[in-house]
Amino acid sequence: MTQKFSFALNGRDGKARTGIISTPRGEIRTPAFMPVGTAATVKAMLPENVRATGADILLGNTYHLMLRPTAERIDRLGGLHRFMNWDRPILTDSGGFQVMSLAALRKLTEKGVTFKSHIDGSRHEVTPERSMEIQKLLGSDIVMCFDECPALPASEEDVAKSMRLSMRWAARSRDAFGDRPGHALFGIQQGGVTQDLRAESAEALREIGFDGYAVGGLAVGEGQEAMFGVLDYAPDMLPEDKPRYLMGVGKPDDIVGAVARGIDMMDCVLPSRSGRTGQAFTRFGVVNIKNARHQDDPRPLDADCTCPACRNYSRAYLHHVYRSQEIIASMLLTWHNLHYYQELMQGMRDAIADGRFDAFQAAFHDRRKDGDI
Ligand code: PRF
Ligand code: ZN
Repeated sequence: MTQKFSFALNGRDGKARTGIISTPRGEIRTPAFMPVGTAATVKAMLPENVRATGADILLGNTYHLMLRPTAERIDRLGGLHRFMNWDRPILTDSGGFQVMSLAALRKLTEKGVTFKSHIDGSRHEVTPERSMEIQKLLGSDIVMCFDECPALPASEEDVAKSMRLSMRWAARSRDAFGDRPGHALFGIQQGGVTQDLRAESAEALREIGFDGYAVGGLAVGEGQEAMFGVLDYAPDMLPEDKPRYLMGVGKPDDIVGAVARGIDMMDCVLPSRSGRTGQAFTRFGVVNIKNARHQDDPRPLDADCTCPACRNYSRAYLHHVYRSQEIIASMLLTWHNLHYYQELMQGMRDAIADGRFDAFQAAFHDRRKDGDI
């Protein structure tokens, strides 16, 4: 019998929650951080190494994969899991957000969006129906609704118009997705930083009915204070018994603040991208490995970290390979950052289960220093 998609909450502490999402491809412990594997790879990492950092699920992107190598080709090759050698759950984003931020000559209509590829200039159209088809061809376990999101600041009128279009697209996404046991479809709340619009969006999504609910349209230029302002009420508008996913967030302190406000899942390029640009996240803050003050330092990035970069290499070595543009610099720093993010998630899961999340949060902030450490 094929196992269904389900979510069980195992503990709460204030608004913070911990639980398990069960899928036929494995369990996802929440709060969960999803490393980003946009182009069918988490850059600089083997999938088994991503798993070794503690990841239960990866994120993939409709927009990039439809352009290259195409969803049809991935389907012919046995689906995204086999193609990239990751057999655990994959969540795919639906493409709308990436089209609006990456493609050229975008045109938005009621039907969908047409655009020119950022890779070769070819013309494409994505609609809610086509996005559902692509995500099905990829074999995605958690499929995202096709939506649209204005960059902030934007006028309330523009945000309202865009949100209502996304809600009509959410209904079309639901119809096109159909009934696929073992696969989940998540709705995406929009509405910018306006509480009434967030409420209207949540109501529209609940009416349609989804397996999980994302908070979209944040971390698009509004700043942490405004984002936390929305997160103070937005998760409460979504069904309690379904996973809540904050899209594209964020820095370690964003993640802790989001979990404190009732978020269960997150994704961000930050740990992997920063790894390639010489930034390491640690419990004490950010280390900029390119800084010359590391060149004679025999200590690891973080003496208590158990990742390969910290167990086997000095800051001096990491500084050297980074400055020399050696590929191993990206590999080691990405591994460390993903390990750090997953340890942060495990720390939060344990703290929520033990009812000591406030103390966890206080210790998290007390340890951290601003600037390069
Ligand atoms: N919608 C979709 N993907 C996203 C976002 C969104 O609003 C965001 C916003 N931070 C990141 N990725 N579909
Ligand atoms: Zn480390």
